[in-house]
Amino acid sequence: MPTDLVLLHAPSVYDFREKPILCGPVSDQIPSTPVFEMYPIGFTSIAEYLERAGYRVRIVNLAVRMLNDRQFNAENMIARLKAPVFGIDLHWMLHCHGAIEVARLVKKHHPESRVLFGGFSSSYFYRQLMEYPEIDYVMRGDSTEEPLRQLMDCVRNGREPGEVPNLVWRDGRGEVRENPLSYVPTDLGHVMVNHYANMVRSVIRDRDLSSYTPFQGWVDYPITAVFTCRGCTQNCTICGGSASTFRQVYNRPKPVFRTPAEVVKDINQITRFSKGPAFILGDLLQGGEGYAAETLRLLKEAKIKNRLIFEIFNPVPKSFLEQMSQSSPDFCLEISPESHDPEVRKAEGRHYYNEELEQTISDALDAGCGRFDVFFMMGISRQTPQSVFDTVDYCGYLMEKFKGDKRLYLFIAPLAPFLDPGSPAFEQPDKFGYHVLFRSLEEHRQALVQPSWQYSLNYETDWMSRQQIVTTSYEAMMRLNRLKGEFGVISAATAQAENNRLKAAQEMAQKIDDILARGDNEELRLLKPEIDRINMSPSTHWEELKIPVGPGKLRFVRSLWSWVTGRL
Ligand code: B12
Ligand code: SF4
Repeated sequence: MPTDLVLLHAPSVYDFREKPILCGPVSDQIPSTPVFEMYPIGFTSIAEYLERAGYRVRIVNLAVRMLNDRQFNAENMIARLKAPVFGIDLHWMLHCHGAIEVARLVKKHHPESRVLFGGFSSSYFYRQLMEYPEIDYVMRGDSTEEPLRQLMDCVRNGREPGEVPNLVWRDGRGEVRENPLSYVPTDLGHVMVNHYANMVRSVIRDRDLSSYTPFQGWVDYPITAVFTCRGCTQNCTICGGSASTFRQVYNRPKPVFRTPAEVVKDINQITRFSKGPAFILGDLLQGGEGYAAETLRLLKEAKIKNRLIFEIFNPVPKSFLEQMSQSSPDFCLEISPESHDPEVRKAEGRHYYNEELEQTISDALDAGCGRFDVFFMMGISRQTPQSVFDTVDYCGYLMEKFKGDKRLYLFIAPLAPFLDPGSPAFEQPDKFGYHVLFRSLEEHRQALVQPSWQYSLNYETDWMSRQQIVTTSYEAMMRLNRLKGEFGVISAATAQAENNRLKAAQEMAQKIDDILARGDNEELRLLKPEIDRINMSPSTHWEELKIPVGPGKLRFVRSLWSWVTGRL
């Protein structure tokens, strides 16, 4: 059966294997490397929905394949693939270089095929995207499964897509047409129904695990994401997924939630093919206390063995943490206070005090929480370098207060490389003290190929220049590692190794600045192997974030059997 739609995920910078670029600690808190090889989970949902409607969809994670194998020729792979439509995600802005280069290659080898873009950043920059001749369609919105099915029907039947909601397209005269962004579902029962099961089937059917792999190293650490909603109740200043961005860019007035039963069904499916942790995205309390309680009740009934990671946006009552513990003994929890300073936190859109935060940490650990991750950020509104160092001191205070409890993990990272387009701070920078340095899509593309991350940052603030953000970030991360070593949260050897890595990166940033001042491109090119070593050396942050998973992490035989019997 021929493929109807190929979904391609590009690396952040297409020719990252050739260009010397010091990426900085931009992906230390996520499973991806600085290539940002993870594709949007929406790919799996689109694939399943279209397959249910009779279309054949193939996912090819070009980024992960380029990363895993230096000899892998992405252009040859693109040339070999055949389909009437090629979809490319420009969801995260930092794929804007890679995604457009991949679009060029698709058009070069398949001039008859249509190139389709989608994802959050595509929805924001859709007009600028349509200025690239290799892009035929942009599908806007946070829910594209059904509009995409309608588009595929048009392509299959040779009809113009004038009625397809959310679609931006070129008509027969080459004029760009913007269909209304009117498909914004208020019920998610029809999507993500069996998306993980469908993925397992597709991997087996296409005999191509390497192209479906979500990120490098996933087979060894098969963490999965479970969605609770589309949209968000919060309005964090720097977030391109905040309530106001959803209203303005994706036309969603308020979040829509999956039912608790759907969420738990998803987790149950995951347990059939993976023993890895499942990350339940979005604070359950967003859906109200009843929603959270019902989800936890169903989880308790389901007796899930995989470790579950919950997110909370604000401090929560002890009773809620006890409920979590009953549903998932040894549960993991995440919170992002961003700063130790409640004024900085408030400017970021989070309104609570340290006493409340500490009470929640204490209650969670008492309730049996297996690990509690606390995330702080650098480069935000009202934050000076000194304020960042005070946050690190506060981490020391927390480690002391909780007596170096090894279940408490503290992290700090810069807001990088981009302030999210569409976020309140990007749209009203003066109000929040930001200076947005790049506004257009093309400026962002050029920013990504700068030799050092200082020049990729698309913002600075009234309180920190780009250079200060870079130097403060390295310094603060090193201080935090030293503290963790002192409190025994990580071993002294690990702390030292990580600081050697950060020190090397800091020195490299300086070296690149000097070379740029001299304008010697050849010298820069010669540094490429060393820069790559720094970029790709595993960050202790991510190693620390990993939750131990026993042997037999992926259950291929069981998955295959479930597929044959149709029970996955
Ligand atoms: C969950 C999440 C994650 C998960 C991602 C899991 C995954 N594989 O998708 C994790 C934690 C790993 C993550 C990481 C990052 N994230 Co994030 N994330 C979110 C979050 C909270 C929810 C996203 C969501 O609900 N998706 C719902 C799923 C079902 O749909 P979807 O994947 O978006 O796909 C649908 C549409 O977007 C669209 N679509 C997507 N791609 C395509 C492609 C085509 C061709 C088409 C037609 C349609 C289409 O159709 C899909 C189906 O309807 C949002 C904030 C928010 N409130 O939305 C931020 C958000 C998307 N993330 C963001 C950022 C910046 C990042 C990071 C870059 C942060 C960093 N520096 O580390 C990384 C990038 C990771 C990578 N690629 O390697 C920004 C993006 C802003 C921007 N415009 O660039 C957001 C908006 C907010 C934020 N700051 O966190 N993230
Ligand atoms: S950062 Fe804030 S606004 Fe954005 S998704 Fe998280 S809670 Fe929602």
